Amino acid sequence: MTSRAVLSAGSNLGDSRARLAEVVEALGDRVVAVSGVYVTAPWGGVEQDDFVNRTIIADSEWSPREWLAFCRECERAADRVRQVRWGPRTLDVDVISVEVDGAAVRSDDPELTLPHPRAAERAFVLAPWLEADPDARLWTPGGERPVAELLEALPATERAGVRRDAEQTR
Ligand code: PH2
Ligand code: MG
Ligand code: MG
Repeated sequence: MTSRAVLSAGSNLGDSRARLAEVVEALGDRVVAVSGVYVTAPWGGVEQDDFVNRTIIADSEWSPREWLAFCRECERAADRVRQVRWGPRTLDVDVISVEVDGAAVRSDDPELTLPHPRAAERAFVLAPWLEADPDARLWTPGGERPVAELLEALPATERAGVRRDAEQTR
């Protein structure tokens, strides 16, 4: 069984770039592709500092629940404190999608809805994902769509809030 996950990591508190690099490091050999670092305007209406975001694609034999456990462990290691919804955080790692043996997992589980129900609205997820995998596709209520098309369909203001940073790849 091969399980491929798309993970979105974000941070806007403390040494954000280091926190994101630690997620990549923790995945080690499982990493298939990783985007550069994006500086992104906060999404969700809470007034706060800009985030840095990266999207990571990785392979393992983990179930979707085990991917979620990995993400939570990364957040715990970063001393993440759960406060305001969509508010500032040292590290957030979200499971965007999982493919098991090449088939996209779809789940209504409230603990881990797959694919991530808001991914298609978030340029800070789609833009780095597209960099990591130019052929990426995402299942939406309207069917399976190329991520490039979903990104293109977002308001220009959303896309303008997402900027590729330095030449950092690891
Ligand atoms: N994460 C949030 C809320 N808003 N905005 C950006 N730009 N990037 C994030 O990672 C982010 C956010 C809560 O998970
Ligand atoms: Mg999260
Ligand atoms: Mg999140």
